[in-house]
Amino acid sequence: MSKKTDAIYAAPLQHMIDFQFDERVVSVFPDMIQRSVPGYGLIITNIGILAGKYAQAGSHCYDLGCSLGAVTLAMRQRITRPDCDIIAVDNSPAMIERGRELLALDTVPTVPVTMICADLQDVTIENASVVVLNFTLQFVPPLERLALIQRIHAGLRPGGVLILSEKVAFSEPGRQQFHEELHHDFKRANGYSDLEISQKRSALEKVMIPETLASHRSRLQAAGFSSSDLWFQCFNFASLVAIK
Ligand code: GEK
Repeated sequence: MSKKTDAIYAAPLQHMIDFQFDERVVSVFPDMIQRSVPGYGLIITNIGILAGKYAQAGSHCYDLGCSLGAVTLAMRQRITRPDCDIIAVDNSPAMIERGRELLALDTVPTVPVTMICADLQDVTIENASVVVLNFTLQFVPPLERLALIQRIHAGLRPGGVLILSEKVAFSEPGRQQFHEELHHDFKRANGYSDLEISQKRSALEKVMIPETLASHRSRLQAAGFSSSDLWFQCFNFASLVAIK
């Protein structure tokens, strides 16, 4: 399938409005995320591999903030334990509508998938063995994050995992600048102009709030996870796997 190129922030904008996962974003989303998140494809593939290892028979696997379902499709290919299903949740109606179309084209229908349009805060997490927040927690208001992670921990079976990918911040200004500049170089190398980079950054400023890896890890610990391991990092993009 050919991907439509993201040019949403290519022309100068008079009024900057906060970033939204609307139809315009959905139509270019696969191109946007691949050109913006270093290692996105590798992360998706390896979340499938982690799900293959940690999915337990007769349990639910959750993809929270699923967008078009890339994680769901990768997990679906790798889960071999019997009687598992995947619950994929996103609160953008446009994402879920397109995600359902893509899911219908998937030819590996072994693991049943339910795609739900809902706020992830309203979804019950229960009997879970794998929960994925792939670049989603960063959009949840910071004060609500601990309660969400605690609820995920409570809904996981012993031995279950939370896979948490985030854009991360650095407490030392020099480090912050180093990683941010490399990320912008990555975007430039993928064809984004300086104007696109800066306009997208302004649009995301109030809606996407990155935290340091140390904050994420201490929150995971506070919520009861017995371990958290950094399994991926490229510049200011990282993924942790936390085990209950
Ligand atoms: C991927 N995981 O391709 N409830 C439900 N969904 C939400 C909420 C919420 N409260 N807040 C944001 N979202 C995907 C990529 S994108 C990351 C995830 C990015 C949804 C939002 O609608 C969007 O689809 C997704 O979280 C974040 O692996 O674009 O940087």
